[in-house]
Amino acid sequence: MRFDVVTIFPEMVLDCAMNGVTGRAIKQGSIGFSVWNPRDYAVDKHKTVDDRPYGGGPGMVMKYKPLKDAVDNAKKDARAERVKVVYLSPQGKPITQQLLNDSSTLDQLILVAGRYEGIDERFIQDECQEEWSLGDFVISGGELAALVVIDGISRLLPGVLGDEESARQDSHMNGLLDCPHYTRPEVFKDKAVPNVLLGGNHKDIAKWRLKQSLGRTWQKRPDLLFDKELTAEQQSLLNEFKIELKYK
Ligand code: 9WO
Repeated sequence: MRFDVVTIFPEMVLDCAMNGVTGRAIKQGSIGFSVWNPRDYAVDKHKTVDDRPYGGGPGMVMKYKPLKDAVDNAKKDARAERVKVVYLSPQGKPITQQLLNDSSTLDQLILVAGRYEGIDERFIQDECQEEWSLGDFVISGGELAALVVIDGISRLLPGVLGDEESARQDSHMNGLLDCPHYTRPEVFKDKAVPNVLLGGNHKDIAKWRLKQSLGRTWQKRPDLLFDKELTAEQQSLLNEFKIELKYK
């Protein structure tokens, strides 16, 4: 899979993407990655990518043509079959694990990061298949959201995570919140690591971790359980968690 980001801050996106999981994946060729600066396609001598909004109001709006030329060059460079162009904005549909899973089968994902007050609406209508949002808040641009998407999808692609990490990712993607994690020292500020984690019984440890994931999800994000059909074992573990919580 290949990711292309259209942004007037290519260094910001490159510097971040070239670190960690995504950096390793790019270097080993597990994913493709390019950035495209609309300023490189602005034909005037000032490399203008924005202009004043029709109808007045504060700030500037990003112009259609430099954005379109950047997207067209990203498409031409990849010559991919299954391509999607997505605009990152607070007006978009929520970015969820399901959306990342579904998008991981694309050949190319072109992520358009806006700045200023936004981009010409006609570009969104003509060139963007979807709008995606990190949440109901406004930040300074779409780049951070683009990086979240790239990281989240990359982790799902073959060869990106090591076997162990990949297995954990799978378990974590079962729609539950993660279990607690501990490391040395065994006791810190009079708080000890749960005994089960010290015993070395892998079956008991896995059962404890699942119980904690179920319990935490019930406590912090009960909405995630509304649509989830728990197995008999999971329901039993959750009941145990609730009882232990009540009588601790
Ligand atoms: C500015 C603004 C001001 C008042 C009320 C609503 C508003 N929306 C915006 C806005 O969308 N500004 C954008 C800044 C223009 C395009 C890039 N910017 C952006 C993207 N801000 N926040 C995002 C974003 C992207 C993905 N997920 C969450 C937020």
